[in-house]
Amino acid sequence: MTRLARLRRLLAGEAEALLVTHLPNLLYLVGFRGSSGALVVTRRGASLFTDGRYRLQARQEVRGARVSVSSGDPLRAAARWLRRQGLPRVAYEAQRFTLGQFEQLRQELGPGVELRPARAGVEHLRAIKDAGEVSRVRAGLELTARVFEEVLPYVRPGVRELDLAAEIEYRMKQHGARAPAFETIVASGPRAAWPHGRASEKRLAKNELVIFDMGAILGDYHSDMTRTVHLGTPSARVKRTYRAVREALERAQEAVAAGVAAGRVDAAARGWLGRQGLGRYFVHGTGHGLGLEVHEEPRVGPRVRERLATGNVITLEPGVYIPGWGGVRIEDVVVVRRQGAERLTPLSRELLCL
Ligand SMILES: [Mn+2]
Repeated sequence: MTRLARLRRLLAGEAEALLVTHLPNLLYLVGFRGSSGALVVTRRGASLFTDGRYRLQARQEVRGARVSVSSGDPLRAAARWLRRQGLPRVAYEAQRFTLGQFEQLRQELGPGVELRPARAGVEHLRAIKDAGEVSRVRAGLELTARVFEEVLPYVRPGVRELDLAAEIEYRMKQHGARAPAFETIVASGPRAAWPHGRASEKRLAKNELVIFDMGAILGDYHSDMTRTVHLGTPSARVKRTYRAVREALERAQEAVAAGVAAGRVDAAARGWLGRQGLGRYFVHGTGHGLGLEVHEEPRVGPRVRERLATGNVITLEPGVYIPGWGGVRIEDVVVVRRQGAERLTPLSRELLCL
């Protein structure tokens, strides 16, 4: 069944049309990579509205939808088309809409059309990856791991975090990535206690932990990987902390299987760190889905009841962040199989001391 057909089945009974405006969803459904577009999916067909800049690109990329090019805002063009169809109920992507867009849509559609927030959207479909999507994520992780290993010789006292991030992102593109999946994180010493410490002018120093969180966009799919290295001979506390985080990741991975509530995977990592006395330093969720976006469904966090399903691709990334001391995070990506997790990140989890 095509993605559009599965979306229609999901929508049945909810509305006669769905207005899709979130760009990664346009890419997923009909292959469009432009930055301006609106897709209307009805029971019988699909129409992509875009502007003149994307006339040629849309003709080449779009599959499964009629393309309509207008001079103005694609959302307005889509709304006018919808109004002419006279459909009673139109669902829209409420999580992605601004209030301004909503007002515009309501005005264009007029009082006769009921606007409904879509209950289960395209994100729901995207959470389950097919074999082709899994292999793209895997290829991105292979590229990311290769870049990490290439850059390791530059990781030494005196080098700036920014220079390491630049080297990483340059090499990603050299190896065929379209772009980094997000701003590369290089956080050293006390800055490693910032879970999202973006690379700064700080220079690396001896006896520091350094967190690298990096990923690339390859074949439209995002990768996401974190490794923590140590400069010099690690203290007992560094070794103990690192081991606790690595074991938390192992426990999370062991908890993964189709049908397991995502919150149980989080609890496996969180419970372990809690028993090591590190619970209060683990300040974020254990993981997230990734694919056409770097953060997508499913979420793997405390008390999440949604169950994992075969084909989910998720990160597992426990970490501890100790103010004034530093931090450790290790992040791998796994695909959920019926029996358990299959790891896609091709890199050792042992502590690297440089
Ligand atoms: Mn991540």
